[in-house]
Amino acid sequence: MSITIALTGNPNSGKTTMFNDLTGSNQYVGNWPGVTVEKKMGYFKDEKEIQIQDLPGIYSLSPYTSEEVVSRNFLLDECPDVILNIVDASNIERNLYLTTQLLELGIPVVIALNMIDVIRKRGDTINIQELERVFGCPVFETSALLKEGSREAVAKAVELAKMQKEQKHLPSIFEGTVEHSIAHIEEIIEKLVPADKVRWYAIKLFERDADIQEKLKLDAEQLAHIEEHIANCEKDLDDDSESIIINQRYLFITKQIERLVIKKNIGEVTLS
Ligand code: BGO
Repeated sequence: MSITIALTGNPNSGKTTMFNDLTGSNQYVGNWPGVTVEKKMGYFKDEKEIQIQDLPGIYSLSPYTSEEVVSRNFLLDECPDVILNIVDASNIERNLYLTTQLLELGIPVVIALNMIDVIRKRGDTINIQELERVFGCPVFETSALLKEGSREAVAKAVELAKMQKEQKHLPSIFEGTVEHSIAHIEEIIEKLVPADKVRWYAIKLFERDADIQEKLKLDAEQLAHIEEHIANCEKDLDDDSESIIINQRYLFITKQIERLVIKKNIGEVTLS
């Protein structure tokens, strides 16, 4: 059985280092169609049946850069079996922002908490079990630089792909009013998109993502209904819908990080 793993993460999270370690010389480099973004695919050194698709480094699944569009189109339309999300543990807050979006795609996710050597050197610790519980997906500590942990993360990704298991549960990120509007949008589009991707599409429509509105070929009546639900929520929260989603994602992550990351130097007084 051939399996495709999509390697995703922020720029500088260590994706290239890990991709090179996992695939060695079994790499094929080209360009994504229509854009000058490099396309890299390779086969896992230890098991040639496993394809690893390296996606461009991105911060979000928004439609604003070629890298984001390439990545999200691949994840939506090419149906990889599993996502290996490289998270820079030394910059965990910003990196988990993308993770919250990947989890909504209905594809199993494994987190490779990379640069763990940097965290250890600082004397900090991250509560992995709790991170797994909150995000509902397996987390592996990795150091792509030291070639540690990546194979265990791939093995878990392959196991999830073979089981064709869905995401266990999604983290509770958005507050009631937002969830209410998203649920209404889900109802409107449920017959238009694959069942496991309804939530991702509904959130994008809530953000008024024009590419997604066009892709789903929504008629005027559907668009008007969706707009009504968005406008109600915006009125309640006195903010625009895209900012509401961004802010609530960051608020959720910040709250988790405060609990899950124990900094060695916190509270120490610097004498200078
Ligand atoms: C330079 N641990 C540590 N400590 N560093 C890592 C790890 C890890 O687990 N993984 C990657 N790096 P990319 P993207 C560099 O290039 O793979 C380092 O964008 C330097 N270069 O070695 O390129 C990796 O593909 C000069 O560092 O990331 C690289 O996701 C001085 O993180 C950087 C110091 O990795 C980005 C570092 C000339």
